[in-house]
Amino acid sequence: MIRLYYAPGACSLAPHIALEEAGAAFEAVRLDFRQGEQRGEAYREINPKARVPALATDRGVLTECLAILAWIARTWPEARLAPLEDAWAMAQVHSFNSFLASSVHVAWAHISRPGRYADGEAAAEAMRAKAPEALGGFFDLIEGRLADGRPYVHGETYTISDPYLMVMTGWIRSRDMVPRARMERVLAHYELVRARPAVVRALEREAAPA
Ligand SMILES: N[C@@H](CCC(=O)N[C@@H](CS)C(=O)NCC(=O)O)C(=O)O
Repeated sequence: MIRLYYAPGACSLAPHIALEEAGAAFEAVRLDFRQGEQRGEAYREINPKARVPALATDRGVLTECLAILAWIARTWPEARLAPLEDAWAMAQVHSFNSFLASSVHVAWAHISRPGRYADGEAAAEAMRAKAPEALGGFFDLIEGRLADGRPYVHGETYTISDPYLMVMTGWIRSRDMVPRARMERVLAHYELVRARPAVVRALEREAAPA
């Protein structure tokens, strides 16, 4: 059976939701970041990057959110989580997800994991002070994307970009990092996605006592 390695509230929530949306049979394996379980020897054998998510499949272990999301969409095509038959529309999905992974997530990590980028509290403080500016700019772009009244990132249809965005909006929202008036549509998108039964199921599993 497929195993998803996750930590509650981490970016692994996006593939967790996608597996639920797909109706996949999978085992969710929780890692305790407070105990540093992601850096332990046992997990490093699964994912030497010492990060979540990792998806163990019968063909091996897949890492990186956007690759896992795309794999889920291809593996359960009946769930219609991506426009698989339309090369241009599919490229738009990859483009948006790549932006989340390489720009938004990395800017957020300057706040949540400053030690990845520099040593010392002064450097960490400087990064925490600067990152909201970059994140504000990125969320302005996303807000603009939703401006034509489209409910989902790519229009009328829910795709793998939507839970991925919802997870990152949740991070920004939890710290009031961008003024709410500047991200009204993004926040409406968050609520829309948050209410989906698959999302509720994934969130309940992540919140359940270990
Ligand atoms: N590029 C990776 C990023 C993975 C990543 O940074 N995951 C974080 C959680 S959101 C993590 O495992 N952090 C643990 C650590 O830094 O020790 C992806 O998109 O999957």
